Parts: sequence; C-alpha cells; structure tokens
Amino acid sequence: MSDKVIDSGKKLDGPTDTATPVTDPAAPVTSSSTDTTTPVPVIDDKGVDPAAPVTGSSTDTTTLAPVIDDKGVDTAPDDKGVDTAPDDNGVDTKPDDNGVDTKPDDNGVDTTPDDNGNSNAATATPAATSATTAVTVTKGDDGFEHRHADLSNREVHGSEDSHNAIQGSTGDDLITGGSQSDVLEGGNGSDDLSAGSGDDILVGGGSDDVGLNHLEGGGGDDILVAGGHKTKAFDDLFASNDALNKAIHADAKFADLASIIDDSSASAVAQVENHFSVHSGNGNDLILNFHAETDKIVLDRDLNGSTIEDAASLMEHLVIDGSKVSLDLGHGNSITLVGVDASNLTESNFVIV
Ligand SMILES: [Ca+2]
Repeated sequence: MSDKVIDSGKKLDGPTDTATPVTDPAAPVTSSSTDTTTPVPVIDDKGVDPAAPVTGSSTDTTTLAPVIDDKGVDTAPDDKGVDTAPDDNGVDTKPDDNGVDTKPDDNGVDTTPDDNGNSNAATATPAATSATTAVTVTKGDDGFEHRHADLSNREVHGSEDSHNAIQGSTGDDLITGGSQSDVLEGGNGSDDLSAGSGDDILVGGGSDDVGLNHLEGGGGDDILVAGGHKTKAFDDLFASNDALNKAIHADAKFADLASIIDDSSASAVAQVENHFSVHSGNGNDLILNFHAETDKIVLDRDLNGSTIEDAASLMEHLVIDGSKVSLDLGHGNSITLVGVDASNLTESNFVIV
C-alpha cells in the first residue's frame, strides 16, 4: 500500500553525496538510422544515476537525483528559455487544447477522458476535492516542507519557497510542487501530480494502485515512477542497484518508493493507467515502471520545435539501448523509459495533443 506516513521530522542521516557522477561509458546510446542530431543523454546501465544525491545530508537542500548526461554534466532545465512550468498557483493550465483530457480542470475536478478516442480503460474519477481544512506543514531538517493529503483534503499545493515532500491519500488527489526539487507521491487512487520546475521525483502509487494517474514532471530532470504493479524490469532495476536501494531505504522522503520496491504481493493485472504529460523544455526525464499495456506518454505536437506530429513520426525517434528506450525531443530534452521491452511499445503508448 502507499500510505506509509513519511516521518516528516526525521533528520536525514544518509551519506553525503561525494561521489563523482557515474555514467556507463560501456553502454553508449545506439542511435537509430534516423537519429542524426542531438545525442541522447546516457543514463547508467541501471537507468538511474547511482551517484545522485538522493539522500542528501541534513543540510542538503539543493538537488534531487539529477540526471547526468554522458559528458558527466548535469543538464540544466529550461536552457532554451521555454517556460513549461505550471502557473504561479502551481496549477497546470495547458491541457485540453485539443480535447484530450490530460489534467483535471482548475477546480481539481476531472473532466471527460480521452475525447480523441484513445483507449482509456481506467475510470477517470474526480481527482480531488477542494481543501476544507488547512494542510499541516512540517518543515524538516532536510529542507523539505512535508505535507500529507487525507480524505477530507485531497488537494495539496507545495510551497514555491522550499522543496516539497507531499504524500497523497488513499483517494484521488491533486498535488502540485513548486519551482524547486520536490518529491510527490500520489498513493492509491486517481492522482494528479504536477511538479513544476526543478529536478523532481514523482511516484504515481503503489503496486495495488487503481484508477488513472496523471504525472507531469515539468522542467528539470525528473524521475517519474508509474503507479501499479511492478514490471519485472523494475524489480531488476532495483535489485541490482545496491547504492540506489540503500539511498531510498535510508531516506524518509522515499518511504513510499521503498514500499513499492519491497512489495512482493503485486498483482500482475494492471488496475491503473498512468499518463505522463510532456511539454517543451521538459529536461531529461526518466520514467520507471512503465506498463506498455496501459500507460501513455502524452506529448505536445511539435514540442521543442520538433517535427513530431503524430505517434507514427514519434516512433521513428525512439532510440533503443538494451532495456532503455529513449526519445530525443530536441534541444537537449528527452524522455527515457527504463526497463521497457521496446517490442511491446506501440503507437498507442504515445498520444500527441
Ligand atoms: Ca491518492
């Protein structure tokens, strides 16, 4: 389950990150015949930068798990000056231009799903109710403000002035982060997570999650974890990455992610559908636990000035490297699906709006 309470007062005592960013020089990205432009950032062979400061010291208030490119450089977001962040209230206002429901409306009420006729097996239920009581905010020594949704208060907005660690309820939540690095976790239910700029970590929910999640990392190099049963590759990813395992289990901010990793009772039947919204200037994002049978990447047409106009043309941009499938979105932006069998991906996994 995904309702472990984050110990908001816990002082983080994880190891200080002093390691050099590690990439895997032995695993260069293999470009397709059509890929003649921008190199896709190489993530290490586990799909995650194991040297990233995911735990941080008690004084680490800077960066969460930046994705390092193959030159060892942390690729900064928004260097093209493209503003992709949600509005000042942290509410995404971009979707629905083409009739595809990718986000709830500004009142947190989910509107009709998939006007474009795309398969949408999961039932889109209202994402949140209006806040009726103030959400308790706990300022941790880790530099994060901790907030928890509950069933009477399922709309939670993080602070723009701090890192945010926000955990959803068992119901349908609407959660937004701020401009700094945030950790957002939806828990069970149909959740809407929007992190804004900064290098963020978003977790849709646990293995028994149900409903329809929307995850939007915004600018910055984000790690997005689909809710729902674990894929085998997801198991393998963490089972073989001791450093990442230790970091996650040592850090209260990752309590739910740790529970997902440890949950061996996951059903193999997908009960949840995850939609990942990608706009121009998204940075270099990793998507973990992607379920090819149900999940979708929702991209803006011609984002970053690309020629991606439909799912068919997008498929030509896929770069397959072992268990990683990357999509070069131009101008230094990319998404990488980690632990996905490329042969299972179809055009139905990509929606252009
Ligand atoms: Ca939830």
